[in-house]
Order: sequence, then structure tokens, then C-alpha cells
Amino acid sequence: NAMFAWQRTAYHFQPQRNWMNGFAGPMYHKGWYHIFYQYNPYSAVWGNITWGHAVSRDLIHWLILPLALIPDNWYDINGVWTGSATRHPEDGNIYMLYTGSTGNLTQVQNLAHPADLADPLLLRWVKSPANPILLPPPGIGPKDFRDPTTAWLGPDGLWRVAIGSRVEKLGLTLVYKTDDFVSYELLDHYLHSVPGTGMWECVDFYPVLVNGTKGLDTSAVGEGIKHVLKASLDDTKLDHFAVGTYDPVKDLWTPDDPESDVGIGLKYDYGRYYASKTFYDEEKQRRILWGWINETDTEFDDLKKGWASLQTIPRTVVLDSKTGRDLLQWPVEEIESLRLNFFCFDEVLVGPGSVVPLHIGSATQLDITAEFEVELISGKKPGEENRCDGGAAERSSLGPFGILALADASLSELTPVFFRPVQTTLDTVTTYFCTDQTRSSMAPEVFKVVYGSSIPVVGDEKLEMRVLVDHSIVESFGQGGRRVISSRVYPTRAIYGDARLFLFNNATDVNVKVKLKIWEMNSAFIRPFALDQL
Ligand code: DQQ
Repeated sequence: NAMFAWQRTAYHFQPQRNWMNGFAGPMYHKGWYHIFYQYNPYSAVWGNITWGHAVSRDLIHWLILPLALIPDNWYDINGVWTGSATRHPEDGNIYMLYTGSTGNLTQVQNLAHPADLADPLLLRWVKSPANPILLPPPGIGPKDFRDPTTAWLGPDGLWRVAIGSRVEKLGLTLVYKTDDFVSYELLDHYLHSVPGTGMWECVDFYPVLVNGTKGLDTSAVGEGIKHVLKASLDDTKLDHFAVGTYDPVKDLWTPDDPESDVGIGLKYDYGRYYASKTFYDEEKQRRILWGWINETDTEFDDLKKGWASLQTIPRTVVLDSKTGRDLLQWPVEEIESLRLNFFCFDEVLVGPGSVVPLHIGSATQLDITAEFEVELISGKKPGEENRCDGGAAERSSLGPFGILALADASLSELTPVFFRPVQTTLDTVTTYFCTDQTRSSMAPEVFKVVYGSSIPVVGDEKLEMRVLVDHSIVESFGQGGRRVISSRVYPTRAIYGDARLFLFNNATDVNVKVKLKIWEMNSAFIRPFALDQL
């Protein structure tokens, strides 16, 4: 539909038409990255959930393959829902576990295998004759039992699979043991649970190095390793995580900081982001994270345009060794292969209350890195403060300042990504990292909110952000990815050649000096693959 063509992204993953939600079963196989996605083949709204399938050599350019799993058995007739892949280290077999929604909407777990492991594209999938392999256990509601994780191997030689659930408002993770992925034993305790958090969807559980940037195989345990537990909360529609310690003998995970437990502490992304999933990329020894960016316009618009939602740029994820409690998410290095024209600004001075245009031509496809140096204007003293809530227009002593992405020349549309340092006591400053969508679109019925969070600034770190702009997506990484905000915006004027980039400083008492590196980004190749070309 040409009417909404400018909302299509150029280098984020999205099918050509129809509805998509979260990823399932990402993995690397014989030179190809595979992703599967929740897909409605018939409409731009959720329903008829089927597994779309795409492959890539580099996580950037994708060939969209035929549907991998369709709802065609009683145990998944209402939908082939989210699942995860496990590769057996000995026989190389791939065990794909997924949730099926049955005719009466009961959630059951099922198993599938590639029909031919020698096929690098894994085109055909076979469902196990043993399906369903798990039914909701006693005490668990039939609609509260979904999204099996990648399995990890325990010290007793048995595999563990975690499945998210709840008992009333107690959000929790069940653990099953298996040696063949067909018969399972439910443990008599939860891996973890948090009161008041409700249903845990798309649970993810994986090890991270305390010191180091390499990713770890999902089964890794031992010295110098922590474990991340993530749940997508049905109640908040956000992905919450915490870093903690896993006891592989007792199969218990404990958060390092109970005050900042799963669901009441940190989030992967403070913008529009849900149903994420990681996998271990053995090829490059890194853990890769993807999340789903749902629309924030109306269902009516989605039906008109004939498609809905996208995926984030794949990000590596590691523990932040400086704080020990945060994660650092960063766009995979392969994204840099899309960089075209380069613009470098050594030191742009942005005085209090000013906006500075950056003359870089069209600003719809960009990779921006910006470093901010803040200088108190002599004689001034930092004053009364607030946080993200007031957006980019509310002035305070030390902020906000940042960039205006997807802005038109007259600044009638703009999406500010900014820092707001706040003097909390005489010698403490708390900094907030935010994206203000309130003026991102002249269209009436789209989300107009300010996203954000406080962001730790450690030692003598400069304030720095990286922002990926892609037509209707602004994906922002603060302090090396310690905080991330994905924003879905719908400019009507700041499109194609009319989109501009500016710097702004709405602080009253500081000058800001900005160092920038900006690349115009090429489009990625993301197309259906004509199999008759094989
Ligand atoms: N969506 C899937 C479920 C999952 C939810 C169904 C997350 O498996 O719990 O499409 O958005």
C-alpha cells in the first residue's frame, strides 16, 4: 500500500505483508542464521499463528522462506506459538520445542525436528508423533503454560527446560527434566517466582560472563558466570530481567538484588519492545538478543497498510562488568556493513535553549554516535529538577539535551532522544535517558508518550548515545547499551528527503559540546526467496 510506504523500514526485519509478533527458535546452522516468527499469513492483526521462517548469512540481509510450522494438528490448531531450539552437542540433532494452542485454547508443549539436518536452509519440519509432549500440570491454568526455553544440560546429564506460568498473581518459571525431549519430569519447585508480577511469557534463561564480552553456551555454569532470567510480563507488556546466581544442583535461581527482581527491576528496553529471545551464536561466540517492536498506531491503520510490526536490530548482550547488575546491549557488528556516507562533527557547541541543524542530507536511514560534554556556565548553580516525564520541551538546569531525530525542517515533527542530568544532592547527579514521542507525528491516533529511565553513568564516563534511525524506528542505546529505548514513530512530514537531524539543548545552565559520527545507512535485502531458483 503506497499510502504508508514511508513507514516501511529499510534495514529492520519485517515480512512484506501481514501480522508478525515475537521470534521463536533462533539458531545458527551450517553457515546460516535462522529465525522463526509468529505470523498471521492472512491478515495484519494477530491470529492463525504460524511460524514464518527466514535465513541470513550475516544477520542483516534475509531471505524469507516458506512457512516452517502451520497449525494443522489438534494440539496446535489454534496456533503454533512461541518456542526455542536446542541443538544436541553429540548427535547434532535440533529439538524445536513450541507451544500449541489447542481447539479449546489449552496450551500444550510440542516437539518438532528438521526433516533433513543436512539441509542448511532447514526447509522442512516434522512434528513429533509423541505430541503433545506436555500438558498443563495440576495447579496451572490451561491458558498459563507457554513458551518453552532452549534446554540446558544439568550435572546429572539430563536436560532442563523452563516454561513460564503464574498462579494467580505469582509470576513463575516451571522446570522440567528430560533426556530425550519426549518424556519429562516436572521439578517440585520453581526455578524462580515473583509475587504480583502475573503471567510470565517468553521466559529466557542464560549464562553471562562476570568479566568478559564472549557469549556462553546455554548450558555453561561455574566460576565467573552469572545467569540472567528474563520474563515478558503480560501485565506491563515489557521485558523484565535480573542478574542472579543459578544453582545447577538444586535448579534454583536467586537474584543478586531481591529489590530489583524480575518484574520489579530492570527492563531490556524502555520503549516499545516485547517477547524477546536470545540464542548463543557458536560461530562468533556471542549471545544475540532480538525483540519484537509492535505498532503504536491503530489496528484500523494496520489493516489499511496491510502489515504490522517489526523486529529490533539483533544485539549482542553481555553483563556490564562496571555495574555488575546491568546488561550491555549493542547492535551486532554486521550492521556496520550497511554504512555509506560518513559525516564527522568534531565539536558542535549547543548553547542553552538552542537547536542546531546538522547538514547531512536526508536523515531517514542513519547510524549516529554522539558524545556530550557538559559545561556549567560560570556563575550558575544547578537548580530545581525533574525527570523524563516533562519530555524534551521541559527545561531544567542541566538538561535535557540530545538529538532531534526524524524532524522536518520546520520542527513540526521531531523525535528527541536525550539526556537529562538531575542534581539530586549537592554532590550527586542522577541522569535520565529518554525518547520523547509526543511530537513525533501529526497523525492523531498514535502513541504520544515519553519513554525513559535513569541511566548509571560510571566514573568519568562521558554521556554518549548511539541511535539507529530507520524511517519509523528510532532505536537508542545509552552509555554503550546500558539502557535501550526502541521507539515506533509515524512521521507524516519528516519522511524521505524531508527528514532532518538536529541537536538541541534545553538546559538553562549548561553549554553542551557534541562530538558526532553519523553514517547514512544502506537498505538491507529482506525478500521472499524464490525456491525454484534453487
Ligand atoms: N505471544 C505468543 C505466545 C507468547 C505471546 C503467541 C507473547 O506464545 O506468550 O503468539 O507475545
